Amino acid sequence: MADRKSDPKTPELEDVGRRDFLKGSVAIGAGAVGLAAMACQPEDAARNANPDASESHAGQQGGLDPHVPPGKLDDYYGFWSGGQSGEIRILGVPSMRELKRIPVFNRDSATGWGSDDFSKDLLGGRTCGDTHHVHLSYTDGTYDGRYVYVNDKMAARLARVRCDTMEVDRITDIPNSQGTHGIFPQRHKTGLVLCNAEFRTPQPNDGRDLRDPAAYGAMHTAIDGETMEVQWQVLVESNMDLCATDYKGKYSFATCYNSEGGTDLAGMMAADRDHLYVFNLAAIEAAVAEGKTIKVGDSSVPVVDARGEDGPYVVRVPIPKSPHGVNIDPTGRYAMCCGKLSPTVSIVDIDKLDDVFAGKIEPRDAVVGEPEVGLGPLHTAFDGRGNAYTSIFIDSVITKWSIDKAIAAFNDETIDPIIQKIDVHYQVGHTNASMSETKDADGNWLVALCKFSKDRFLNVGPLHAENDQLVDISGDEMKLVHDGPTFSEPHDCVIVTRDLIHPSKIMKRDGPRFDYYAAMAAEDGVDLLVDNKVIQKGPGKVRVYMTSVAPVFATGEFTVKSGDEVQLILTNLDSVEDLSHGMCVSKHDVNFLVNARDTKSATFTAGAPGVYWYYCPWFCHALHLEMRGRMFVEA
Ligand code: RUQ
Ligand code: CUA
Repeated sequence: MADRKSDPKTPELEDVGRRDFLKGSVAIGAGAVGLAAMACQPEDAARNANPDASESHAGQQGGLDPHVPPGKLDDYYGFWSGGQSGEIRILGVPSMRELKRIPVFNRDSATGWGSDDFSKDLLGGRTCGDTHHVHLSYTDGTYDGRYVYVNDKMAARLARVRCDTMEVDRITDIPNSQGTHGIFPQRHKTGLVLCNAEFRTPQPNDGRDLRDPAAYGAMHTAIDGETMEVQWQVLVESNMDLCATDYKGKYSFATCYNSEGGTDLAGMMAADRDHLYVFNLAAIEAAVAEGKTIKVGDSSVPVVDARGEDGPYVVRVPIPKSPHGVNIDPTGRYAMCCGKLSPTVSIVDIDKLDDVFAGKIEPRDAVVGEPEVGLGPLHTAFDGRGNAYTSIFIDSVITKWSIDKAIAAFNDETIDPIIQKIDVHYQVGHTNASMSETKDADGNWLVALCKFSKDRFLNVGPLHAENDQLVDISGDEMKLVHDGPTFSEPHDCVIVTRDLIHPSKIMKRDGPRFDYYAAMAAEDGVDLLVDNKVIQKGPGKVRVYMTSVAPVFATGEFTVKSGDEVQLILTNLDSVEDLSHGMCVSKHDVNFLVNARDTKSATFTAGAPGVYWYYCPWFCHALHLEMRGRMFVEA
């Protein structure tokens, strides 16, 4: 257990207080987990309050160099969920430079997402969201560079981003679900994306069983990753947290932390063991094909009712105690279930699950190891060399452990599978490593997504930055090499070799958004790439088709009546990489981006009579400020 460094001379009392508070709050009701072990030890607090700064120069000591010089590119794309911001972010790894924000469930002033016509339609009137988990589509156990999927916990939605345009093209509402949390795509091909409902609700949730939690249930939902249509749901009795899929397309998994069916904190933590749900996909699909399903509420999606006992569709592998993360190692053999309130990771041998479904062995017999990794284990990443890296929330460490040794230690207590613990700052949630969720895990970089940064950055007021720390895992010892402040609050990330992602540089004019504009243009007999026209669509309705070439809008002025509904459709005819224009209409709450060869539109109500300048908000040319025109609003 290396790296338990401390400097007892400089404890920061405020931080000690915070750690005490966190330990206390998690310890409530933890019961058998061992409260004594959770008591704050002074040197433990000091160790975290004053990390060893000399660790920050791994690049100079034979490890990997995290420094990416000016003009050089990163080796990896990092896809980060933006949490409460409702977005996805792209970071370069190892520089940790933020390269892009992709608005998803949020409204974004810079791009117009959420206020332009297409995205407004897609979002159906919603303006915010809560993204937790980003995963890319797979083929043959590794990323195929086609799509990024992300969930919205707030409104139970799944969105898809195209990797060529890095824009959302589809959003699917998930029926009969609240708190959609864990998601995972299948890994053998771009197949299903599985989505877990974390909140149990009445089924259907139409006013019945309001105060009868015993009647609540939760849905494991399969969405086709190509069509984004909901295929089927499996109804189970308890909540589901994180999600995973195997590498063969046989199983999907969900951790359950509230097998008690409690509706308050004490109720949710009462049992010593909860479980890992294992879903048998072939059996479920056969049931769907044979019509052995029910319908719930207004939804036409077929539902397999698997509440209650283990059966052909679902088995429950007992796991201590309110498990959180479930991660599959790169060989595809083991599912690592983090105990959260138990200091253990339970290793489930996926090869034994056929026997569990066949009734030849008990579900718990599939657990082949249970190493003690620290207090509050949440998620596990892999290096492709047989090691696992588990994020430990309460201890604020990443624990590196040997998978083989952990399995051997299950029957031989003299074996210690723990290789190293490294401090992270502070209270780490997710962790992920380069290509960790693929068969090609390369063991170079690990990111620890810390929920608190406390003293690590300049104080910027009550809301601090999060701290996404970069750790070099290429050598025998983990080395912390970078602190990465992020705006609230990335929940998860995946780190993808750059060769697998091929974004286009000029907008391709295809997909649902262009279908939308093509239909509009056909209706009006307009060629979007040529025409500049003001079309009266009926009383009080005007469409303005406009093109632009830097630094001019082809339409320098147009006239509408006060109170008219105006739809302004702008096509950027420039074909130069990175030459974006946009449309801001003064005092009309209109601001959207139009990339090279793109078309976008927004609809607004013309205000009080007068002159309103519209202008290009993106610096596109030496005469960018002159790129504007007048909207005349008549009484
Ligand atoms: S959860 S900190 Cu939303 Cu991914 Cu584990
Ligand atoms: Cu176009 Cu600025």
